[in-house]
Amino acid sequence: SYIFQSAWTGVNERTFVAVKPDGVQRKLVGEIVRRFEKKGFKLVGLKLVQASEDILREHYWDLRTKPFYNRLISYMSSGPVVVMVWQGLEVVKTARKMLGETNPAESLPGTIRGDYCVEVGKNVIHGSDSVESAQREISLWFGPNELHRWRSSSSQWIY
Ligand code: IDP
Ligand code: MG
Repeated sequence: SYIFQSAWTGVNERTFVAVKPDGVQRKLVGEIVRRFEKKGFKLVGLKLVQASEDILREHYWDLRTKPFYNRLISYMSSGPVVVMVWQGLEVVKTARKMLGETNPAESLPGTIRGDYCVEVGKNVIHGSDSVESAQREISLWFGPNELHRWRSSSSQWIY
């Protein structure tokens, strides 16, 4: 699976995006999907899940020593999340720009966090911070049969 995933570069680069429980409650799923679709990225996986504590602890493993870690895990398990995989050229870096900064107060208007939230503890969306994190997060949240290969009819107008 590592060799398979290491082929996801260039126009096949993938990132993991999650609408957090506050984003789902606040009906931001459609708006967020709309932004990624209109940008020109290709949706290759999407599902609504109530995340287990196990998957969240693994997802946020690198933050386990932070003072807000336990609050973060309970926030992320406070309701269903919409997890998705988007594909396209430089999608990891571009998705992070579309999200804005971790702290919504530092996020510019026009970004998702800049437009739709106020507090770092309720910042509505997650996006992978590197290609390596994306590969790890995609294989944590999705099975191989949940990622779809399909030909987008608009790809020739995007690339
Ligand atoms: P990121 O989501 O922008 O990559 P990370 O530093 O990876 O930011 O932190 C993961 C998540 O943990 C953030 O999106 C936010 O929900 C939460 N978080 C980060 N820093 C704080 C904090 O100082 N207080 C409370 N929650 C935080
Ligand atoms: Mg992060």
